[in-house]
Amino acid sequence: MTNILITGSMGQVGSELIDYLLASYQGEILATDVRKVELGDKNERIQSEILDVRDASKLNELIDQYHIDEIYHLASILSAKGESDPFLAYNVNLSGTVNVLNSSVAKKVKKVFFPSSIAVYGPEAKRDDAGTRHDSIPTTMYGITKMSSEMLTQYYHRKYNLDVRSIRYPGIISYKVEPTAGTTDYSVEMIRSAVKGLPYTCYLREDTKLPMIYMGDAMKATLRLMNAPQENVKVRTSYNIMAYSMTCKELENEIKTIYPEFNVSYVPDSRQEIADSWPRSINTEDARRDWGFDPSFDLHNTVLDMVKNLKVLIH
Ligand code: AKB
Repeated sequence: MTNILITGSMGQVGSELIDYLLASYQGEILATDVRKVELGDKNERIQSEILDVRDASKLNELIDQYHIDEIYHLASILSAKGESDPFLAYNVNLSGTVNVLNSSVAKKVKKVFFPSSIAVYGPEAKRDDAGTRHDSIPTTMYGITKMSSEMLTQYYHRKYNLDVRSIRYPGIISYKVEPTAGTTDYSVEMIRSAVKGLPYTCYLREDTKLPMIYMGDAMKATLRLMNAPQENVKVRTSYNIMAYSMTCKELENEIKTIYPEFNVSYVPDSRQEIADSWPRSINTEDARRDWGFDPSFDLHNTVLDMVKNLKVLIH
């Protein structure tokens, strides 16, 4: 049996990952977050605790108390919030990650998952099909902390043989929990507005193109990487994944095949500069070769599934 601790359980990814982990592991799950974790009518195998990842001693206590074998370290300040409070992003993202890595070594945690991001690329990276290895320098605090954390994960693997595995998430589209504080949030906001029958003002230019994935595919990829045999995990910085790349206008047009009257206006704000510093698409060959990354949802199917589920949730 494997007991799992999740940090940042209340976020867009954490709140969905819990269900995927429950379905694929027999052990107990400890859902932690800096806010009180709402478990609703969730399974009896889940417990919750408040945890600020900057607090190393509380993290150590919880690992001991709940006999933790694996950690999914999702707690993070995202790109847009990171630019409005860079010092907070630096502290939570970097100190938090170092704490998780140190505690994992000290407490002999067997495996750690760390989510990185397309934010590790900087403006001089290849715009299309950007490779796993790159020599660009991120320009956002979020990107700087993710890039440094990737280097730390590789360091802890080499120095302490810690089995830490990582994926660079692109923008993730999902319907259960609204993302906040990121740059790719517009994708979810736009679909939600259409389902609510409201117009949408997009904070990015209509030709802004970014790599994306639907939540189910991101979760499948995460579990596939975590369950891959050690020897298959060749990349110890972070694996690129994406399912498709789209402009804001392409998303609008896809939504309009269902809601022809939907109205979107484009009023770029400071998040445009963040989006412009990221690649339009990234190369996923390493993930496909090493552990069989194989997403199923394209843009068309993502929008169809989002609308189907949001109709139930919103109406
Ligand atoms: C963000 O927009 O900050 C995140 C990400 C791409 O890492 N969704």
